[in-house]
Amino acid sequence: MAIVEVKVPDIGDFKEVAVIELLAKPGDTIKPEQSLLTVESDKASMEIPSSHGGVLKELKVKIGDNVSEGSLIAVLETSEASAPAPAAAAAAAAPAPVAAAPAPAPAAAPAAAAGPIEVRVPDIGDFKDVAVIEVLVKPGDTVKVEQSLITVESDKASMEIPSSAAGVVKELKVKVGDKVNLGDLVAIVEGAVAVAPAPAGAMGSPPPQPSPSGGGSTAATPERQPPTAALPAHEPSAPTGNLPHASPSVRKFARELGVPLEEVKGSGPKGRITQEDVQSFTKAVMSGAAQTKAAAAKAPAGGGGEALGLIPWPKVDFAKFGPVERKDLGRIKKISGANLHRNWVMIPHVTNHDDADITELEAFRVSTNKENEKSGVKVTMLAFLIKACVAALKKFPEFNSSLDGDQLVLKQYYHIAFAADTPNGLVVPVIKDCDKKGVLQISQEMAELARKARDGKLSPADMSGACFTISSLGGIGGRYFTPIINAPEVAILGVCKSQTEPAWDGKQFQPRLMLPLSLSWDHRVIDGAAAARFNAYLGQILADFRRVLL
Ligand code: CAO
Repeated sequence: MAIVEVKVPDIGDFKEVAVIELLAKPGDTIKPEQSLLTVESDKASMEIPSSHGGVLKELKVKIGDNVSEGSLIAVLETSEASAPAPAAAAAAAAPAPVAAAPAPAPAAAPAAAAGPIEVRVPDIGDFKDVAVIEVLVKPGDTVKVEQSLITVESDKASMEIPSSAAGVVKELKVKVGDKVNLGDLVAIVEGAVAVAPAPAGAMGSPPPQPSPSGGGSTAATPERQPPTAALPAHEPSAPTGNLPHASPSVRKFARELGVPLEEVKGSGPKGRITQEDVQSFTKAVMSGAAQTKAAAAKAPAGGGGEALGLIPWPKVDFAKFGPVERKDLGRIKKISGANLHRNWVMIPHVTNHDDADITELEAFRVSTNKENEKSGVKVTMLAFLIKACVAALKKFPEFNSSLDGDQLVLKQYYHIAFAADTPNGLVVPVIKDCDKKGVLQISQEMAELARKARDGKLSPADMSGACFTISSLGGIGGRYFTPIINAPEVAILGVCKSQTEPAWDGKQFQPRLMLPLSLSWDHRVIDGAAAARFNAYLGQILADFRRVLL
């Protein structure tokens, strides 16, 4: 056993940086290189690792203290097994001078040069392939010298990369998620006034402080800068953009838990988010005391309306008006309810209503069933509708697609779902590859899936992979309705009970069997004209099924 003192290693020219977070407490067992505390300057935060392993006896600093290289930060009791790291390893454990504010890019144009200037990643120490986690400006923005352009982050430190020139950002050469290294091109700044290259050895120089006028304290004098009146107020020292104020380790912790850091309220100095804040947020969400914004957007009726800016769901004591009974919603109702609600709220639905003349088709269906009586397979109108829809999906491929961000995924397979009413609620089984199956096979599979649905025996595979859904209330009644699209599909066909109606044939009224069709479609993907054409084409096929063969 030995007592060792842990001191702040070489952190470049950083002097008097503030301790903003303690990452260990007396009694903790510390591994060599484990972070003990976080320090922060205007432009960067970094974690200070322990040079030794052992049990933490005493912390010699507290939040708010300022430390520099050599400051005593902790006392450890070490064992043989966790002996001090060899000199080389200790050096490696010392944070690279990445956390120091980067010097202006050596590639910058000579001082006071005007015209397009390439702003590159300056010397950021030994750090390689650091990820861009935030882009703080956009093309067209006017930037000052030393104004932060991007934030990069490694395991142990985050830092803002400043502009070496003042002017207008013409082009950004990096995006969030890119990895950058010394000398990589970050942006092109035009009409620029460049800062003179930093003198040799200034790699770890402290961050330039903004002057009271907002200009940098570097070679760019206020005279050289473009007029600042129109500049956006962007204080480089403040937490910028939407990036929550938190240390890299807290960010990593939040990422691991899937906590949206921007929704966590920081309790640390300057509103900094601590590990405890992330833990409290997680606990509150798990206990139901709080909700993430994403969950609130998905909340079922009766909750979450506030997140949409709506007035709260009415709370009524129904027993005041008469006897009531309370019943829990069943599992399927809860699941389908949440899905229906999301789809209704998130998809801009439009529904087109139309009628299809199925006089001949129904006669054919009835005669087919008579002929096939012995086979035990009953053909229903829904099976014909499935085949007709496949033909319409082939003719109008955007109906057989899904939205994926800014892209449309056009499917080349034809799996059709149908809504099935069961004692436990609505389920949506899927008949796969309907383009390759005949009406008899589809009828057979549909009967089997409907039976499984009623018995509660559908497997997840039976209910996945659909391209398009049909909801048939034909066996029940009604005229038209608005079916809700089954995301991520982009359309759904609702069908009601067919009725014999008088239809004018040019000379006289004829009794025709008319099937009401209600097609709901996602207006982000489909236009009204396409929807009307889809319905009309469906009507033509149902009126003369031979068209399916064309
Ligand atoms: N017009 C007139 N009659 C129709 C018809 C239509 N569009 N569709 C079906 N029928 C008739 C059938 O021919 C059958 O008559 P017979 O018994 O005399 O032969 C009767 O109605 C019952 O049909 P069915 O409902 O058993 O068969 P189907 O293939 O039409 O439907 C299924 C199967 C599983 C879709 C259906 O049972 C079902 O669950 N429908 C409800 C779907 C639903 O709830 N949708 C709403 C979703 S949104 O909340």
